[in-house]
Amino acid sequence: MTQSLRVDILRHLSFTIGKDQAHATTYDWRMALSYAIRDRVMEPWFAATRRTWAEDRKRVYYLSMEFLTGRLLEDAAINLGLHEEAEATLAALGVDYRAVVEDEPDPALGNGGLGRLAACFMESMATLGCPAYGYGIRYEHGLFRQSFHGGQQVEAPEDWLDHPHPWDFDRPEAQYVIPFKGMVEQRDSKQVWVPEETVFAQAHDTPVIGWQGKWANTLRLWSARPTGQFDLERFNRGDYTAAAEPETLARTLSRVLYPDDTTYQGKELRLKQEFFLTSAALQDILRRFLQSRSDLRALPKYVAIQMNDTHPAIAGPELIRLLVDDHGIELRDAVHIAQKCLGYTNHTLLPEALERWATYTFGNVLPRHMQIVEQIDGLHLEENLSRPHYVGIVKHHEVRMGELAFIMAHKVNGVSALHTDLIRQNLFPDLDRLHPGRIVNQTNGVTPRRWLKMSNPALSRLITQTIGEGWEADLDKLKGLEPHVDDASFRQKFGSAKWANKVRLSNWLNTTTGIAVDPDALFDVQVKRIHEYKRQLLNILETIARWKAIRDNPNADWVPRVKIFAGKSAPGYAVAKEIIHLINDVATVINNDPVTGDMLKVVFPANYNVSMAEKLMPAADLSEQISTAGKEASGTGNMKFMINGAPTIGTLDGANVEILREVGEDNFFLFGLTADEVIRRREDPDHARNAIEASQTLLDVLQMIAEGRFSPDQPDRYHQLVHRMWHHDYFLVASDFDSYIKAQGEADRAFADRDRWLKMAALNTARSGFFSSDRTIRGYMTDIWDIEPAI
Ligand code: 26Q
Repeated sequence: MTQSLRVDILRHLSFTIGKDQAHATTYDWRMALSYAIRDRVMEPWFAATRRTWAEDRKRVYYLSMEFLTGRLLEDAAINLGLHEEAEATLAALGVDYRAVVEDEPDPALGNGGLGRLAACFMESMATLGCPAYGYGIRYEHGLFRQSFHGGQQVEAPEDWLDHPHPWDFDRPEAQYVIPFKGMVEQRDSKQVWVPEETVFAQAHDTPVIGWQGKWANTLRLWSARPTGQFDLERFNRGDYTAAAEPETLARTLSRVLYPDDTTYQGKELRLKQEFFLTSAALQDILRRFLQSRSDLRALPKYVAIQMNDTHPAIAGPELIRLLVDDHGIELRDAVHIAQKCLGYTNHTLLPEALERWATYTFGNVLPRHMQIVEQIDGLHLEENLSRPHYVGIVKHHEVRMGELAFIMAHKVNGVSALHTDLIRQNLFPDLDRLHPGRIVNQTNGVTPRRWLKMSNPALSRLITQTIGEGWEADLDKLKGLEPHVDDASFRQKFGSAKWANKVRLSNWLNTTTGIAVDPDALFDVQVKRIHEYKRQLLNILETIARWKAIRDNPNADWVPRVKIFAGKSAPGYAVAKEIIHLINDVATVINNDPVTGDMLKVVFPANYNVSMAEKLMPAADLSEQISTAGKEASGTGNMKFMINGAPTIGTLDGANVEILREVGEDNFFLFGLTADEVIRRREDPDHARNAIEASQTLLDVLQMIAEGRFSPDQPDRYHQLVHRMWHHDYFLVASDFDSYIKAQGEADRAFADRDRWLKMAALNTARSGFFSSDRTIRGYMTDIWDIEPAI
């Protein structure tokens, strides 16, 4: 067996890469290994496709503007059970497997949670044998690369496609025309869209292999290519820019991922990207369906289309357009067919994140769809005569994508129990009344293959030693660890695994940030996009309070802490960027203070991504999930920490509520206002001032910032930030501050008692089975897609 992998690696090195062993670089070895592993994905990939056709199965189509897959080589090796063999084979050839695996660029085709969820779902669908295609955009540049200059975020373009990407198969035969703009003409009784611009969408396929290689699905990403030839006539007239127009449009369409994850701005290019993805996907879906059947009325029996947030919500009108304009189906029938196929997942309640397009922009880019949207709206009113006047898709000269997605879907789901309740109560109360039962919950999950087996080999080995094999595909089995938690030798081993991970992380942090941290300290980790609602500010204020407390009393029995922050801000989000600056400024002061020394360190490695998360999660002691209650739809980082044995300090928000339910309150550091209390608290216009004046600690902290203790070169740097704390504080940092400080004190005391802490940590892992994305996907399969697993 080892022999054959070795033979294949060397064969690819010679004949695919064109290198001799003696001169092969890490890159060459990575390519050779990738091809050797990739070869072994083909059999299960073809077999899955053949079976789906042969058994005439229903397929899931997961439409998402983002797929944050992370590196693919190691994941494929793990799922094929070739991981150890690959490592040994390379070792025998004198090559460092880790270096090879880490040479792979991290495809960053997503912003954060929503994109990473799509990637976990793809892996779980492959593991469960759910026939599925992921449809997305093959952005030339993924999410920007972050660095810090003087503590401030600087963005640089990301360039994952600069080198050949071995997991990407070009499919030149799968190409569709995507129309834009122009006008709609009435010919006889038919509406005919005469577009002004067109591009081609061309497919690129990546295989997604499930656990133990029993099934594989396809992630199909579209890139844009010009339809028209370069306009020679215009060129010859000297109009060089105009001559290149078709090419320019095509190139910009799939050029870059929008880096905004919470505020939406009605940019025309974004609307075009959304339609580009959606139209290509739907044309592909109909082509595949029509290969084996002719009656499009049967579509819902064979096709389930899931919209990942409203970004592909144009799927409703586009499917109707294709059915009506291209296949002659009556509008009303087309609407009902589309509704039975479509599902909509909502990921946010933040009003500023809900997509709305000016009817002017929408009608200009998609004139035919504007007509269809009006018809959908009219039909919905006709079928729901009790619909209040303020409810509808088109209001105040805007197309509301949330309402469109809701009305066009047979199921709408939230991503945690609390979030789903809030969708019913606050986001779509009227539509919920008109369509009782349409809103369902599917609490998020994460794949245990990547987030435990692959990223935490030390803990994975201990788990297998303790409860045997099989937990990777049945995470509830981790419950079997519970009885062992009372066994001192098990706890000891659990502690050693965590410690080994912390040592590994310390070394890496030292190399990348130059800051030395003590692996015996409590590693307190907050990693996620930077946003006011996620309250990194609350965390850094607590850090300052802790620093002051240690300095005031350096000989007390402090529990050493390392505060780890990571995450990107949207480039245009000034307040988030200011928070990054503050964290880095505070880090500089604290890390150079000989008084506090190893008692407190603050590190903020730049450019957080999936690969960095894989290093951080297994080494965390404490998971920071401290959003203002009612704002975080679910969170998925919180689940990765829990699985890896890090208790949570957190609010009753998103899936934290369910983490608390699973792990029990003795193993969770709960603090803060509830979602209801948050709403009531805001009714007091003086909430911020009252909370600050009631807390000497917070007063001191704000005073230090205002005086320029962390920005001596520019003492007034944070005046605005402090001013906002006193007078605005929409996310209630001040109101939750004392309660947070108290919870942090409890975490210190718990950590100081090593046995108690290890028990808590181990119970977090033992009780994390619910948060496998396999459980989530089973939920979608039964409640939304009506699909049976093929294995
Ligand atoms: C919209 C319009 C224009 C440009 C960009 C966008 C855009 C892009 C990305 C809007 C939102 C996003 C991403 C949202 C997101 O990641 N939401 C997170 O989804 C996770 C998975 O369900 C949840 O766990 C998180 O709570 C939620 O914040």
